[in-house]
Amino acid sequence: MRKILKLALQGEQTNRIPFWFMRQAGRYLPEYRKLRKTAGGFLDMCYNPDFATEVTLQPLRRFDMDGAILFSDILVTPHALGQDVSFVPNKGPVLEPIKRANDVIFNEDQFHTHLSPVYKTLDNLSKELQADKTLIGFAGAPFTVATYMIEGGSSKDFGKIKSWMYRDESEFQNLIDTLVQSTSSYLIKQIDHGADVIQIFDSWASALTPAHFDRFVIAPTKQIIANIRKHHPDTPIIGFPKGVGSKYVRYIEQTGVSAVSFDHSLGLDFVKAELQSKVPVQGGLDNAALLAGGTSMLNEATRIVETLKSAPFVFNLGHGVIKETPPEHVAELSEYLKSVVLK
Ligand code: 1CP
Repeated sequence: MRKILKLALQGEQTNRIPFWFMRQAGRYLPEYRKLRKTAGGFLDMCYNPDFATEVTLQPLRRFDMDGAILFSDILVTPHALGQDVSFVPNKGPVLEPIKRANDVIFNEDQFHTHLSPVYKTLDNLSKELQADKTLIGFAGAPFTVATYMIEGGSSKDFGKIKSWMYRDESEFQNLIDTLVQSTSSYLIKQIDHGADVIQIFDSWASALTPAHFDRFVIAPTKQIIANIRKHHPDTPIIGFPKGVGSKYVRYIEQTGVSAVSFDHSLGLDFVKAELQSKVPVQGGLDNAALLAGGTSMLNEATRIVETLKSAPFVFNLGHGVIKETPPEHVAELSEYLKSVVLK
């Protein structure tokens, strides 16, 4: 059985458009909300292999996507480095903010022991998934994870992290270096345990100036990719520097990423000419179009498919499924995508 999602990311033209959706597991699904009630906290669910396996598979049972993304969160890495992390209902992540780089230390054994339930979840999934489905592992990129570590949670202006960066760039670099090492090691282990593909989420990369983008997004991502490739040269790695506009081009050229996920702020002509001419692309339906559903959603999806279908392409959203999205809209979009024949 061919894993068409993985093949498209490796540059093969497939006879159907592979698709999956960021945040395809989660609160818009009644079966997730039901299980979540019995699981304790959100992190308890991430560290319970039975729950995490079940929640990863839920959206595939309904919509039969080509990929299953590991159910976890980008903030398990700072947690495994010893930082206090919790998820507060209706508020989001809360972390005990770090003040200097060596407030966290990468002890490889402790780190992997902490994350061993995640590896067990991947073991389960690689046994349970059908042979034609692609298992997607992931981590947050160093800059995006560092925003939560320093701000203590979600942020609007990134004042604390960016003022630290301006005040003491070399100390900030030390933190990024710790995150490069730990994230590389984490992603290598995910592939050891069955991940077919890796996605690196850099959700807040757009907050940086071009010079800081080069130093704190491109350089660390390039190092992580080189570290992974020493162990797993053939595993596709998708980068997602959300919202960075024309800087996507430099990101592709300099990091060595296998593919990029693009957000809905980019024009499709730009994506085709400047990104898809270099690597396979994944994206980019506005998640609000999925929330709206109906003809406008299908028209928008058709426009994306028609523009990008002639070179390797994976259909996805520009950002995660919004929690109020009716599952019927996801079903309708999935049926449309399965009906498009390429050759
Ligand atoms: O049930 C709940 O209350 C938790 C909601 C939830 C879920 C379902 C959170 C809290 N995280 C997740 C899972 C998750 N997170 C996945 C796996 C499943 C899937 O995609 O189907 C992934 C890949 C993530 C990645 C993630 N977490 C990112 C990067 C992608 C993005 O959305 O930009 C980020 C920034 C986070 C942090 C996070 N996790 C959860 C919250 C509320 C937040 C903060 C988001 C913010 O600051 O706006």
